[in-house]
Amino acid sequence: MSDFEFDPDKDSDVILEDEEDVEIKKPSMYRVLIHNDPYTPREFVVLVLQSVFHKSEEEGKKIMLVAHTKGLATVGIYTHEVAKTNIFLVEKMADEFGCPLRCTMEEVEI
Ligand code: TYC
Repeated sequence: MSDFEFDPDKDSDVILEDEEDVEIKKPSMYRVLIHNDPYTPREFVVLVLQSVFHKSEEEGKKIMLVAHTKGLATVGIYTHEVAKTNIFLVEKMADEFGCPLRCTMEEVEI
C-alpha cells in the first residue's frame, strides 16, 4: 500500500490515540441564590429578577416569595462568568437604589 492510500483502520487508530490524550472537562456550574432582607421592597426584587436574570414577572414573584419566606431562593444555574456578572449587576442596582439586596453563588455538585 502506498503512503497516500486511505486506510480506514489506521486512521481510526490515530484518532483514538488523540482522543485518549484530550481531557474534555464540562465547565463547573454555579447556583445563584438571592437572600432575604427586611428592607428591600418586594417590587424591587421582582424588577431585579426580571431585568438581570430575564425572569417573567410571574417567575420573579415566585422566586421573591420563596426568598421572603424561607430566607433565600435559587434564581438559576449558570456558568461562572454569567453568575459573577449577574451578581455584579444585582449589587450595582441595589447600591444605586440604596437597599441591601444580596446575591451569592455556590458551585453545583455533580
Ligand atoms: N423581605 C422584604 C420585605 O419584606 C422583601 C424581600 C424579598 C427582600 C426577597 C429580599 O430576596 C428578597 N420588604
